[in-house]
Amino acid sequence: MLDVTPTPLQRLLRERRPGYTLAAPFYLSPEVFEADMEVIFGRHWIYVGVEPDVPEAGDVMVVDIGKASVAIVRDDDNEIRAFHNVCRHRGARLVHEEKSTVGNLVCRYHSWTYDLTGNLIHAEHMGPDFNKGCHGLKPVHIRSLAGLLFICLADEPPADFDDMAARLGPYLEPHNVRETKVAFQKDIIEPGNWKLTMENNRECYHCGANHPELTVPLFAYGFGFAPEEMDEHDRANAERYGCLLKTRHAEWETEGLPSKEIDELDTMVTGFRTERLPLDGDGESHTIDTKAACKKLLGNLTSAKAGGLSVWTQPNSWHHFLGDHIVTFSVLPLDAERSLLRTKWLVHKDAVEGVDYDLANLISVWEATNDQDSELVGICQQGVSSPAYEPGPYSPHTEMLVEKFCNWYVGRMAAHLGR
Ligand code: 3BY
Ligand code: FES
Ligand code: FE
Repeated sequence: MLDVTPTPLQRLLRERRPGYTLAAPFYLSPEVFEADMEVIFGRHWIYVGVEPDVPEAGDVMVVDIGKASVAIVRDDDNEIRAFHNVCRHRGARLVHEEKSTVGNLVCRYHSWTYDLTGNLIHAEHMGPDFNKGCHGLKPVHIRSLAGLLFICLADEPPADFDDMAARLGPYLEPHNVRETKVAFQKDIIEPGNWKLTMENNRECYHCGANHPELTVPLFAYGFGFAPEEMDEHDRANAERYGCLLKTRHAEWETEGLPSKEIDELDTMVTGFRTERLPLDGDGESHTIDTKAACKKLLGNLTSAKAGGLSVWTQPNSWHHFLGDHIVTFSVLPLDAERSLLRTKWLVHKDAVEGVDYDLANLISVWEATNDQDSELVGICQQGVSSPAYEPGPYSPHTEMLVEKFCNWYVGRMAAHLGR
């Protein structure tokens, strides 16, 4: 007879209570972590970086996703390709630095040499019957969404990437990611499960109490208050915000800046969301003084007052596109209780540090915010590790996107594993 006893993970998925945080094993168990890596990070589109990470032919960037290591290469025809970072001879790791520039990809072990399209072009002493053509590097699916790079480790990636790209592309294009450079990258290891990092990012309930730098440029009333708990002052501000949002959206759209919300966070396999939001008062950017950090504006923007275009993708990214710079974040799980948060600050490729922008000013808001968020993720990891932890309720006014993240996660796990 067919064994239909659910596995422990299937049972957990089945028992998940909507509107509540996940059960403890989702944040703690090495078995769930393995399943996350196989199903979520192994079969979905994962945001890994930007085209300007490999600006010239021969530039290589290595990204590790769990046990997989992927080399992202710009070839001589300027095409960006991705390969498993594994030599086809005896399996040695090929590229060791996160960023490098090469003529060909040469394995240091026995010097097998691959060109930038992944073909094996040199392998000594292999005898007359050896077929180089059968030993090229294994390709990995890679796609660019207006300059943002996504890879998928599965043989058959989710087909709705094109739908996402078609709808998000027009929002991103005015900021022209391809014409930027990475001014700074910072990796931090957050002491928590990757889902806690993502959940923390999907709400601003915690912002007022924890992000003094971030709440300066962000207009707080955009993040939702329960109507019954608002006083006169809050209500006036919320109304002002609602009007401002409508007016600015209309203005931006006539200026050629798509702005209206699209939310497919839990309705597509490649879930995403975007909206262009006004910044506080006269704000131009995510900086301490809310003024543009870089004198050279992005793309063909003529004003720094383009608000902040926020983009979120499932399972592992969020981005803020300002008039003068872009901040882009990817989360790469390390183990059940640690996650790499990689942040890149992008400015116009011709901007000169010290002339057009001051690096410390450019990164100050998000560097501080990331550290604060990392600590919050850490205290959650500690809390969910306690025997006293039980799933707690999300606020229907401020944690809707956290709920959508969990819905998407549970739905995708169940789709692959059954429940
Ligand atoms: O990136 C964001 O927009 C969210 C909301 C504010 C804090 N957080 C990291
Ligand atoms: Fe790469 Fe031998 S393992 S050349
Ligand atoms: Fe935060």
